[in-house]
Amino acid sequence: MKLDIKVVKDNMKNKFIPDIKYFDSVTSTNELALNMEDRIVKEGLVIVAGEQTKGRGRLQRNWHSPKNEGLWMSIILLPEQKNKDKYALLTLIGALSVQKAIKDLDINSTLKWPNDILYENKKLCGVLSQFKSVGGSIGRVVVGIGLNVNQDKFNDEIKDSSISLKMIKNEKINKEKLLVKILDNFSNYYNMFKNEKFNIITERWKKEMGMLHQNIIVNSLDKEKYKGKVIDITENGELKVQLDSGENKTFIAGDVSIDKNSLKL
Ligand code: BT5
Repeated sequence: MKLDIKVVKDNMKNKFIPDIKYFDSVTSTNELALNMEDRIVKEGLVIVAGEQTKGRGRLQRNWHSPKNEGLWMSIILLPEQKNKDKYALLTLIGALSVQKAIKDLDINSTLKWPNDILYENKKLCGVLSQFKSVGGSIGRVVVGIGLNVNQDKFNDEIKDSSISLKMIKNEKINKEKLLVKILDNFSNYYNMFKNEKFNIITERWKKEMGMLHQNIIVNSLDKEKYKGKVIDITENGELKVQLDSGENKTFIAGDVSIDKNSLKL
């Protein structure tokens, strides 16, 4: 069923979100949010779509966003430049906000650094943060969230690695209530960010992350593979790994992916 945006707006309690713009169909909510004219952009503005015809993951990967079956949305932020080195935390905040909302449905999921929510090792949600520069510095941050809600099945390409809330709960999920909770949670976490309580965010992530103290393989963009044990999430949202060689190395989100086969969550 189509998202009833009026119900969502009527139930929003937090003051952080000035407006939610709903579209039946868009290429990508992130693309729309990034291209929106400065004069209509406000911090906390949310774009939600019924479907995305060109939903994007990281590195230009495809994000399947079938009509009315998920929550496909972007939150626009205008964070202070002085916290630029902390912007990776905004992706972590997106995942924490969704995870907390689905906990209320009695679903215990795990976070996979930097941008996934997994349930029994299958992907339930992905977060993609993108930036728009103005005059050489980052002016706008767009946090895109894709959450599988009411799908009964996935196409062959991703069916073994994906799951929806409905498949977990065996019942249809109310998207309006869920969206309100996610945005309330986001507003709370973003407040912590603004108040520079970065360690609360990273500590919470570490608690919910399935990878802490696990042996993993990190694939970097230069095709290099690193093997080691996850030991920390730094204050900047990087993954800190103790490599098998004994040396410690930190990774930033954009550069690496975690080899799925190395994870036993
Ligand atoms: C992500 O990328 O997980 C980020 C996904 C962000 C999507 C949101 S939706 C609203 C906003 N607007 C956008 O255009 N994007 C954001 P990544 O870690 O690169 O994972 C992408 C991979 O996940 C793909 O290559 C597929 O293997 C898999 N995948 C694609 N669609 C999926 C789905 N619906 N559920 C689970 N896995 C999926």
